[in-house]
Amino acid sequence: MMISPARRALLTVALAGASSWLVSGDATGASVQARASIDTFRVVKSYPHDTSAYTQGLIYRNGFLFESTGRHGQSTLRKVRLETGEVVQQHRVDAAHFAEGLEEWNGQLVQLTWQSNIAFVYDLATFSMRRTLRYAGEGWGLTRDQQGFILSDGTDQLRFLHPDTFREVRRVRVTDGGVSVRDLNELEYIRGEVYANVWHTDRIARISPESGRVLRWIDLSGLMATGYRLDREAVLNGIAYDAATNRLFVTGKLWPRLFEIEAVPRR
Ligand SMILES: [Ca+2]
Repeated sequence: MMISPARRALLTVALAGASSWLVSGDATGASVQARASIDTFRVVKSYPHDTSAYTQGLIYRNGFLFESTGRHGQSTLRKVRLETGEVVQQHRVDAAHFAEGLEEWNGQLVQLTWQSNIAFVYDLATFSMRRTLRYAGEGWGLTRDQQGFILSDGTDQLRFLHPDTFREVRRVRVTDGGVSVRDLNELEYIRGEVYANVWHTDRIARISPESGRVLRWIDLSGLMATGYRLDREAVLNGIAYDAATNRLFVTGKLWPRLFEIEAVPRR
């Protein structure tokens, strides 16, 4: 059967569409990029988590979890015993602010706010407030590399900030197969990669901080049974890493459990 050039072009477009979950970009193939592989997971251990904690920031330091919880009037900074989920130290954030991402720098904790354009800087040991930092736009997730902070704001952008001033040094757009990955939320810098929760999904993106490309995905579907998600906002959010023992922890907003997990390649 002869296929006219116009018909052939249509078929090419249709085929490109059908396989768009594998590749994307220019249908001529000139700029096609493969999408990142999707890993599944294995639960290593499970721990209790406070079901009133609307988790927006999570790190592991000095043998404890430090957590930032959100919502107006319920926002806190807390130090949590991993094994029991017990809150051993807590600071209540003024109800005017909705707390977000959390990171540590030189013995100080830095806590973002969603729409107040302010980050609070606390002493790690006492939780006494030292100062505030200002930034433009929304605050969602916060992590750090050796040079400074890395901030997400719910878009497809990661901003790299000076550790003392929060001045923006550079930014990258996060893409997978050339397509923007939006709604980047809680972050964790792990062995040269930025791990990011993607809001309202069960996925963590592993991102190259240099190029912004997603290197791999971890699909955590089924980690927390939907029956325990009593609130439509009770989504996967919160990644912490214990570098000393190479343990990766994840939880979600209002989840009753916090998990140590390992990524496992799909067979
Ligand atoms: Ca984190």
